[in-house]
Amino acid sequence: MTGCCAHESKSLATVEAGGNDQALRAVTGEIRHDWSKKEIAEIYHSPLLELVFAAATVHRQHHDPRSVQQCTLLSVKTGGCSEDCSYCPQSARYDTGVQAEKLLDPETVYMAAKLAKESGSTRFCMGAAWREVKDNEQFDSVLSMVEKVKSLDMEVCVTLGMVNLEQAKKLKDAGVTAYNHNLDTGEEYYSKIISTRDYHDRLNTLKNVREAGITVCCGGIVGMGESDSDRIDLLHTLATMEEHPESVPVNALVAVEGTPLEDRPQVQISEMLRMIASARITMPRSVVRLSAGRMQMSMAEQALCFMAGANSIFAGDKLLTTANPEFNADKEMFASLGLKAKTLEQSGCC
Ligand code: SAM
Ligand code: DTB
Ligand code: SF4
Repeated sequence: MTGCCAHESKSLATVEAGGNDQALRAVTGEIRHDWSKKEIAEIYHSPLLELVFAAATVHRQHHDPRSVQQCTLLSVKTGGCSEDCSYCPQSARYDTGVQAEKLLDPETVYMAAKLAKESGSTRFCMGAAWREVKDNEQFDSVLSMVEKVKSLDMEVCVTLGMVNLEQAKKLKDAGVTAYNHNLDTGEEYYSKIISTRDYHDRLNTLKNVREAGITVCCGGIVGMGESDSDRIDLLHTLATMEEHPESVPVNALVAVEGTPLEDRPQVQISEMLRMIASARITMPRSVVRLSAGRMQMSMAEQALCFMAGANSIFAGDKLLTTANPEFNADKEMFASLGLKAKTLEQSGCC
């Protein structure tokens, strides 16, 4: 068999595997925590537009489909991170042009959050390029950032690396709504992406966050060379948690020059749609956030992501260190698609 025919037969096999919408007929939109990997795999591999339709139906059972939450991200401590996450421009191990900076001061952060609120964001997410939180004055400073942002009556999210239970409780007391801590991919593939910590470390922080009464924001990245089966593993871990993460970010890899993943090809929109729609179906109440990677997506592609159940975005022209669509471009997109920014009253979190 020539290389060409081998490719053809592989595509046919994929079409056959995806030619069955049986699994979607069993989708009811009820909240379940007992999904099997097989069930999730069948949903994930369903014919794409049927999958999007099923996810859109579940979305309408639990959410206002016109309402999309805008969140603003701010890197409060950029670069110089000791970890070796292969996708991350902030690791000190890679030459990406991202300089290590000092922790921002709480007043600067407060002003940024105020601006974010004025432009329609209801959640302010502060990120630090840390492996873990240490009990020092930098953590005290983060706690005072949280208090200040909370005084604006916004949802406050932080992503600071690993935390123990005591630290999580302090964050909760300061006013943190959500803690972002991504599992990034399935357990088996994790060690191919990161060697400086393991999956269990990640799960342990998520447990501490839950125990402290903070809501969980946990998702992953598509496009790091992982297989469909690794994506299904990630979905399975999330969807079988005792409580589903209240928010599930789905990032398309931003392949940053200097990182080990710099040459990864751009993610196909069909891959993002399968991930978003499967997350929507298996975790019906969660907010599914279309996160990194929107710079490479057309408005029509993003519209399909909203149709598949995404109901949150990061707003503003910067994520942590990489570019994101301009605020006005998103405003036009919302107007064209008939979407509206979710209000604080609708989010019901603060
Ligand atoms: N240091 C903390 C941690 O690792 O949890 C918080 C910051 S870290 C940058 C937050 C998340 O951003 C990562 O877990 C990863 O999912 C996402 N991320 C980082 N670089 C990315 C990239 N190049 N493309 C897509 N997502 C990325
Ligand atoms: C998440 O899942 N994606 C955001 C947020 N949570 C912290 C971060 C995306 C970072 C993209 C690369 C960068 O801008 O440095
Ligand atoms: Fe550090 Fe987080 Fe980047 Fe990993 S993802 S290198 S822990 S900032």
